[in-house]
This record gives sequence, structure tokens and C-alpha cells, in this order.
Amino acid sequence: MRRKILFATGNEGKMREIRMIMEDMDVELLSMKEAGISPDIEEDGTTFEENALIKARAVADCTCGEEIVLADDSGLEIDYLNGEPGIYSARYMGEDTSYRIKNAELLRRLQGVPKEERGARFVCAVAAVAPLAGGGRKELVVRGVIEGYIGWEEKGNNGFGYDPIFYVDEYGCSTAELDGEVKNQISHRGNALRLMKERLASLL
Ligand code: ITT
Repeated sequence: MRRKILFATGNEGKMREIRMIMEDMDVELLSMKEAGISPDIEEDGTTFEENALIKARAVADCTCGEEIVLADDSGLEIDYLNGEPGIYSARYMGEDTSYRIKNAELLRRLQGVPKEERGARFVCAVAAVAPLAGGGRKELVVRGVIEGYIGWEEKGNNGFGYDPIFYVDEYGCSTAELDGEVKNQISHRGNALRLMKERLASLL
């Protein structure tokens, strides 16, 4: 029987990318929605890693304990804003505020700032809670990063969230202008999940 992996995210943009990055794995990948789980999780950690583990543990506690649970905590760090919005990326200006408004506000806060001070990165921590054959469970956490900068205007319709204002030098465009496959090859999420796949190999 194929091993089940439950991904503890309610973010559909993330889930689309996760499915593409994990499509080469011989596992049954389920979103929380597909598993019928929607726990209320308080992400009160102080790092991406802590929050990823909080989500993975909370969802693992809702299951019968047979599947591997993965969770992604990610965000955008802007150097000029001392790392803001960072772990508060989803909550920045309010969880329900549109990314049109959030992105416009970040561009406004960087008005007049030269390219060399517009450095930024997307960070992604992926945590796993996996049952062990002899009982108990193993926890793993990895981090992936993509370096870039904040552009001067929103561009592109791919991706989600802050992608339209996050630009990469290698392609000279925003990550919202990249084809999904290309973004995954270089992204924080792609890097973190590829590392996690290697670490999980011995547990599958
Ligand atoms: P879950 O906790 O249910 O997974 P969430 O959206 O609340 O969903 P996070 O707390 O990890 O997830 O917040 C991540 C936020 O960081 C996300 O909502 C985006 O605003 C931003 N973000 C992360 N990865 C991104 C990416 O690849 N492109 C654009 N924005 C991204």
C-alpha cells in the first residue's frame, strides 16, 4: 500500500506548488481539506522552524498516527524593513487583507530606496512528524531560501502572495512572472522540500 503523507496547509497557492515538487514521490499526498481536518492552530513560535513544527504536531495529533504529516511555514524577509514581514507574512496588515494592498504598501515603504538596499528573501521551513515502526514519532525540520530583491512595481500573475513584488536577478523578473516549474526549481519551498524528501527517504 502507498504511504500517506498529509500536508498541513490551508493555503491553496502553497499546496499547488507542493504537489508539483513532490510529484515524483510514490506516496499518496493529501491536503488538510482532503483529509477533512481543519484544526485551529495558534502559530505562536518565534521562528519559521518553530511554527512549522507547531502546525505539523497539531495536525498529527488529529490523525490516527499512521501517516507522515508535513507542514510549511514561510514568509518574506525584507532587509530594509529589518526582516519584516518575516514570520508575520500571512498576518501582515491583517490575514484577510488582499495581496494587492499588502504588496502596494510594501512598495510604498520602499519608495526611493536604491536597488542595493532592496534585498529580500523568501524563507520556507518544512517540518515532518513521522510515526516510527517501533512506536513513538520522529520529528524533522529543514529550511530553504531564495535570495532576491523587492522590485518597483507588481508584475506577473503566477504564484501567489508576495510573488509579484519579489524579483530574482537570475531571471530579471518577479517570481510571479516565472512558470511554476521554474519557480519550484529555484524557490525556498522547492529547496526545502527537496531536502525533506532526502531526509524522509529512510522512513518511507
Ligand atoms: P498555512 O499556515 O495554512 O500553511 P499560511 O498562508 O497561513 O498557510 P504561513 O503562515 O506560512 O502560511 O504564511 C506564509 C505567507 O508568506 C503566505 O501567506 C505568503 O504571504 C508568504 N509566502 C510564502 N511563500 C510564498 C511564495 O512562494 N510566494 C509568495 N508569497 C509567499
